[in-house]
Amino acid sequence: MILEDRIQADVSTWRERVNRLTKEHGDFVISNVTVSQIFSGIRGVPIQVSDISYVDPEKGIRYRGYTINEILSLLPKLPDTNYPLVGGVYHLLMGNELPTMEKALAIENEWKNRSEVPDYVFRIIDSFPENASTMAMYSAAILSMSSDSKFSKGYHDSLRKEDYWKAMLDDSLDLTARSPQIAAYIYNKKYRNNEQIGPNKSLDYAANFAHMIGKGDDPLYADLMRLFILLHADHENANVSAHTAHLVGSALSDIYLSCSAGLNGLAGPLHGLANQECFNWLLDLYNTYQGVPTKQQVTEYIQKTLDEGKVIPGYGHAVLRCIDPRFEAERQFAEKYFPDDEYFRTAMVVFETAPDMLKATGKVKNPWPNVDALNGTLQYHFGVTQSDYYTVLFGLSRMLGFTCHIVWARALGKPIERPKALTTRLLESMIAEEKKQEATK
Ligand code: HAX
Repeated sequence: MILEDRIQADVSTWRERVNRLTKEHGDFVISNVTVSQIFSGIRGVPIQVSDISYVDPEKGIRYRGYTINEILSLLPKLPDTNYPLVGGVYHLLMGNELPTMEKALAIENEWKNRSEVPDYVFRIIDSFPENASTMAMYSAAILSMSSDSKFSKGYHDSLRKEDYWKAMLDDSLDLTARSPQIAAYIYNKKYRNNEQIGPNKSLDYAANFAHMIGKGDDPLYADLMRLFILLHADHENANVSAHTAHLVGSALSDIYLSCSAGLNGLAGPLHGLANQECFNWLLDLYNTYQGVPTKQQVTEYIQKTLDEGKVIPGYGHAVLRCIDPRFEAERQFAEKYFPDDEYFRTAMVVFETAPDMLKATGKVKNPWPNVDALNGTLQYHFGVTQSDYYTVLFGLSRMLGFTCHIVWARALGKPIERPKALTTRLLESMIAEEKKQEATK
């Protein structure tokens, strides 16, 4: 299998590099953690090393060292399409190599061969109450496939530790192959009167998803999904969802248990749910002024949101200190294909207004838009108007990143994660002790 061969070719070199770092530089101090870092969500504390992707605060995400613009231009594209094959993205992230068209297609084919979803998964989705959130359904559906895990079976048989990653990779390909149909099933169940559309194996990963949610007639929507999946595939391994998936995987939980846990983190409003909140906020802004608002009206509306103690969704970031290049890529897509879309124009007036207002608060560290500022607007344009589904689209994409980090963690033999928790009293006495020692100097 192409990805197994690719990883196998590199894995001993990576293991040597990691072993050398721990053996020769194990005592090297990377950072001293402050009390305020602990109380502010372990902010900025390096907690692990992963080479799949890295968020450069000033330039945005890099996949295996490549910027979003480089990836968009270098990865193979099918004829008559404008955005790369998802199979190529996975090859780059998992295999650490820019793929040829042949290799990208080999992964697309691998997915087609593994795409059959067991019937019990659909029954689990069907058993949810009508008001269930789409993310709860999606996460449960992924979780339910744990019983199919080849890693779990191998672990309880006689799989050797150095081969764990091979079984994890096998499971990862199954999971990522099945996931689009599961996501589509949820969409059709909730929003298309349960009119299900089966997969079309002549289509690539993104176009097949578009087809399964009833958007097969519009080739531009397939291109949007190629772009969307590419942009959301990974964002470093320390954000809430990726880190959760990694943490659970570190206990040698299988890929389904780990990715379901990651999705639950993604479902939070400060993380993946922001894309739906952002669009709802934008829609409300548009409806309040019954059309594309002026800059003055947007200023009033943002002020009202801030006065209510709420955040401006789609703006700010825990790590980025620049305009998110993923926002830029989405902006370019909309400007090219539907510059006059009224929701897009509304989003652009917000873009002209929000950063200065956020800077003026004096506390927002990054006043610039993140990817969520436009996600919903693009989907809405193509008739995917159900904002409570947008986080599922994010999850479908992010599963690529989750699985890459987990496979490589097993390939490099990363141990179970177990940081340390202190008590308030312990912390107070550590500080008091330090002060006492300083006074006696
Ligand atoms: N609007 C208003 N206030 C904001 C803000 C925004 N967009 N972004 C940050 N702030 C506020 C924070 O609430 C915080 O205020 P308090 O000190 O009163 O609590 C202050 O500015 C400092 O925050 P920060 O250090 O700049 O930002 P954080 O790292 O704490 O938080 C967030 C990063 C992304 C959670 C934050 O910017 C936010 O809530 N943004 C809006 C929601 C959003 O767009 N989330 C999606 C982020 C991308 C992502 O992960 N997608 O999955």
